[in-house]
Amino acid sequence: MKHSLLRRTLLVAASSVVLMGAILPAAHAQNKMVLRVSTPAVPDDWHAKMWTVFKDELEKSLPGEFDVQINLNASLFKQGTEPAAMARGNLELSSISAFDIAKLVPEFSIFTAGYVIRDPEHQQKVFNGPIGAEMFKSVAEKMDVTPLSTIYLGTRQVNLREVRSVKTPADLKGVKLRMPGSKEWLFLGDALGATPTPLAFGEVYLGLKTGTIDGQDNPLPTVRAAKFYEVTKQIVMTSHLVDGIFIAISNKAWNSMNATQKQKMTAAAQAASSYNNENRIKEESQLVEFFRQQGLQVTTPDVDAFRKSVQATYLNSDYAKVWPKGLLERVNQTK
Ligand code: KDO
Repeated sequence: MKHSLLRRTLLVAASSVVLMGAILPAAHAQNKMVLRVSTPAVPDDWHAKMWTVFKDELEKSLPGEFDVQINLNASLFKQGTEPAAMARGNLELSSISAFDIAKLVPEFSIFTAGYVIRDPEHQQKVFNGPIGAEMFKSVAEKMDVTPLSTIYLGTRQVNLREVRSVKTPADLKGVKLRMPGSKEWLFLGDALGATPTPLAFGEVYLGLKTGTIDGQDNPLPTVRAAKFYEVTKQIVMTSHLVDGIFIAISNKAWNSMNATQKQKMTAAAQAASSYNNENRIKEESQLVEFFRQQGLQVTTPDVDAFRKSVQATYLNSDYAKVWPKGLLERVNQTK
C-alpha cells in the first residue's frame, strides 16, 4: 500500500519534470512583457496605424522583450475608460485625450478649450517643452500613467447631416451635435453654440445615418477614416480645436522597466508620433478636395466670431478658475 503510494508520487514527480521540460520553451516565450493597447481608433486612421510603428520600433530596438497587443475600435476598453483601466493595472498602453486627463488633473482643461493651441507645431512645442514637462508630472502623480509622446489628432471641424448656413455660433442653435460622453466634451459643444449630445465614437456613424444626431465634430482625417462623409452633407471649417492625444503607459508597467527599456519605449512612442503627425498633416491639407468630390459642401464660417465666443465662454467658466496663474500667457507665448 505504502509502496504503491510512493511509486505513484514518484511517477507524478517524474511526469511533471517531463511536462516542465515540454512547456519551458513556451514559458520562456511568455516571459515577454505583455503590453496591451486599447484605442477607439478605426484601423484606417493614422493614430491606429501608428501603433504598428510603435510595436515594430520596439521589436527592432529590443527584440523579443515585449509582446505588444493592439486592440482597435474600442474592442478592449470603452472610449474614455482607458485611464482607469491603466490605473487599475488592467491595461498598459493607450492614447489618452486632454479631456480624459482634465477629469483628474483639472488644470489640463486648458487644452480642452477651443482656440488655445494654434496649430500642430505650436502643440508639439508646448508639450515637448517646460509646460508639457510640468503637466505630465502631475498626470503621472495623479493618474498613475506616464505620458510618452504627443500625437496630433487633427483640427476639429463641425460635420453636419444636412446643409445649413453656419456663420456664427448662433447658427448652430438647436443642432444636436454629437460629442464624446464627458462633461468637458459637452462643454465644448455648448461653447460652439450647439446642443451637445453624448455618444461613443463607435456609434456616431449609425447616429448620423439614422438622424438621432444632426452632426458631429472631428478632424478631417477621421471624417475620412470613419467614413462619416458617407452619411453627412456638410463640413463647416470652424477649426475650433487643434486636438491632441497622448501615448501613455500605466505606471505599473513603466516602473517595472529598466532604464534601457524606458528609453526605447519613449523612442518608439516618439516614432509613432512622427509617423502619425507627418501623415495626418499631409492628408489634412488634401481632404477638402476629396470631400467636395464626394458631394459634400465644405464651407467657411466667420472663424473670428467662433473664436471670440468660444474663448469668452471658457474664460468665464469654472474651468479657467483652476488654470494656474500665467499658464495661458505662457502657452500663447510659446513659439
Ligand atoms: C471622438 O470621439 O470624437 C474622438 O475624436 C475623441 C478623441 O479623444 C479620440 O478618443 C478619438 O475620438 C478616437 O481615437 C477615434 O478617432
